[in-house]
Amino acid sequence: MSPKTPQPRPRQPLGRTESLLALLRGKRRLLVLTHNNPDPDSLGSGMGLRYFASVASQVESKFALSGRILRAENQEMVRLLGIDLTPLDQIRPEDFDCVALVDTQHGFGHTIVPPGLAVDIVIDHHVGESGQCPGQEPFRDVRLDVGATSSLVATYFREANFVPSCEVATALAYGIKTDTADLSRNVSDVDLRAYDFLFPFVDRQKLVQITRPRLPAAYFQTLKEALRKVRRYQHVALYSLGQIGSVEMVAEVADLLLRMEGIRAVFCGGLVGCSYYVSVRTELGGDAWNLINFAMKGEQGTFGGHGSVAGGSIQLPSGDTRTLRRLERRLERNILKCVGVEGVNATGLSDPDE
Ligand SMILES: [Mn+2]
Repeated sequence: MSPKTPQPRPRQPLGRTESLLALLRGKRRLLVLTHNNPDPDSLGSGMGLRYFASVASQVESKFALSGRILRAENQEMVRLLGIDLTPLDQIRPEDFDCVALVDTQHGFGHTIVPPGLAVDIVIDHHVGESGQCPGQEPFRDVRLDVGATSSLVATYFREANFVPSCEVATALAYGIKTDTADLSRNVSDVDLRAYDFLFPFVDRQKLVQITRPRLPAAYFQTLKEALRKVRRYQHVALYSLGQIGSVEMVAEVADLLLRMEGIRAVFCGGLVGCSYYVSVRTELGGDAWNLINFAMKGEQGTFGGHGSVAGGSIQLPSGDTRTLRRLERRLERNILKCVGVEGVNATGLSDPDE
């Protein structure tokens, strides 16, 4: 009897991490892009991907910034962890042979991909805007059930047996913390395993420092102004800050107000130049994305969000008071309708309870 010849094993399709490693092999210059005004998850995943590419194949890379780093926490994260960002308008597309998008996708409203650049890598956890076709990028890891893009990047490290630097681990961990509200919301097994993997490498001192940065006096001035303008409609809080200097205040006050007893949804806005920024926070069970979608119906603007958090911006033809007031009225009408408190009388924070 002839000896049994071993049957060739059926080829397993490459796992995600192996596919990413295979794609990076042979690449020399990687450009990492993310959405405008990057948040900690996009900063963490972008920094993480750069480091991953350099460990995997000595790929050199740049991380492009469009918009600004808002919020004192995010600025502290960039400073303390040495996140190296290049303004998008200084990027020359011809310098790169590989392009990655993290925490967003091609065609999303708040994302700029310079013309002439083909995207090779997409790593994200957001739902596409309606009517959008899924991209055909060579590497595409979009997992809607995962709380943070940073968790996906941390998973590549774990599966490739790569050790992240202490700065990279801290950035990824902070990205996961912010997108999952300290592992309490939108959190999946992938996020928990990623966080466990990262934690031994995290600089806990720096992590704490990032979450509690010092704040300029102007911050407290705007906060005072914001609290004066809040109106309550039963379980809904609404405010419009008018013309403001720092856009991040819109989101920060929204986070703060959602903690008020009895408040289940917060809508707020503020004008910077001719752009009106909107933040939505909700515990109503519905998705914040649906609420902002309804509120911004008919406006010229872009928005994004998931779970309990959403944000967007509306371009106005001018920043004058009349245009602003009219927008505020339109938004308020939509908002009160979509949360079912039409016709309810507004109260201020200092008004006595009925
Ligand atoms: Mn994210």
